[in-house]
Amino acid sequence: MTDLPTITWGLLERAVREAPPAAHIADDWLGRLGGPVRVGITGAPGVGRSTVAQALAGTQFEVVEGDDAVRLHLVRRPDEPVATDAVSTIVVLARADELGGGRVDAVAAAARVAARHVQGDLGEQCQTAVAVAALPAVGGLRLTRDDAAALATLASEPDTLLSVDRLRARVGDALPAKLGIFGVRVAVELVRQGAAVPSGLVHHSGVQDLLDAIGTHFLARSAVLRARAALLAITPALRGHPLSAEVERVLASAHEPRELRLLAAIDAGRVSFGDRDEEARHLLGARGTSPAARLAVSGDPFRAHLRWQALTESPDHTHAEQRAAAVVARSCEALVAVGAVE
Ligand SMILES: Nc1nc2c(ncn2[C@@H]2O[C@H](COP(=O)(O)OP(=O)(O)OP(=O)(O)O)[C@@H](O)[C@H]2O)c(=O)[nH]1
Ligand SMILES: [Mg+2]
Repeated sequence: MTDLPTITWGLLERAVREAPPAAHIADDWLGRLGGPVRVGITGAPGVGRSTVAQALAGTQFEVVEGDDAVRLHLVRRPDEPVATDAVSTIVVLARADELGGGRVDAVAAAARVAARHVQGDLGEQCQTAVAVAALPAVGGLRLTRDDAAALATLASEPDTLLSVDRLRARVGDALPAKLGIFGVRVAVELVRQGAAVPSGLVHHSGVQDLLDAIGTHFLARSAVLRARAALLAITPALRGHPLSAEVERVLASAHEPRELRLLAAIDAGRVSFGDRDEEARHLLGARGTSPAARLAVSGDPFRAHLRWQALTESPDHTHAEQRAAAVVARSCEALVAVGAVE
């Protein structure tokens, strides 16, 4: 089984040579496949896109506002319809500090809400969902000496933090505007503990969770996700051209996107093979996509294939579980083929 990025490379080169209407787009994507990953940020006006973009600035991937090959789709409520492509989307429950009224545990509570929704309908529409309060993370990197002095004052006056009005009356508008009431409360707690405020805010704001999710779901499989995006991008321009049918066939039959969907389902708890979940994760490429990494738990690909194939017909499993086992069996089949070539 040739992998999707390699097949895509060949199809794009053919499009450049053989299909003039798609040549420009195909050439553009050939250039992008080797460059840094670009993560788009989408969502309704005012949902917090620009602030999330600032919170992610300076990372190993590019961030752009608008749609791209992979995207963060920002929502204010976990039951908002997403209407984007599930494999290439992480849903961000944005401005999560406001959901819990600015309490110190607001973001952690929002993260639990997001995780619960991922187990249900929301999980079918994305790779995962993360709760993020980007404002305090960004603000924490811009604290001035005056802000630090204000935080030190507040650390010795717990009652001041009970209301926004008291807080403003005591230290003015600048600090609450920069961090939000949640951010001020968390920052004061960090000062009391003697911990570093900027990095503490990045952690407590969910921005670190978002970076981890981008690493797991986008960066680790970026070759596959970009290949798929490239094929989707040239499809409209190929209409009526003989290459069109071939691109469609590759998109419909590609195995890697199925692996990504199943991994997301296992992580969210929507699909489980009981004590075999960890083996399934490995075989599906969650711990690295090299044959060695995929086989780290199973050992022999041939036997693994037989075991997972048996699950696809096992009466102890639901139809959904049998279909999921078939995806793992197919990954094993590819590993058997690799072994046969070596
Ligand atoms: N409390 C809180 N406020 C936030 C957060 N993120 C953004 N905001 C505020 O929400 C407002 C909108 O944020 P933006 O980042 O500008 O949102 P946007 O989606 O880029 O908005 P437009 O470009 O105007 O459509 C601003 O007043 C931000 O300060 C957050 O995590 N917490
Ligand atoms: Mg904006």
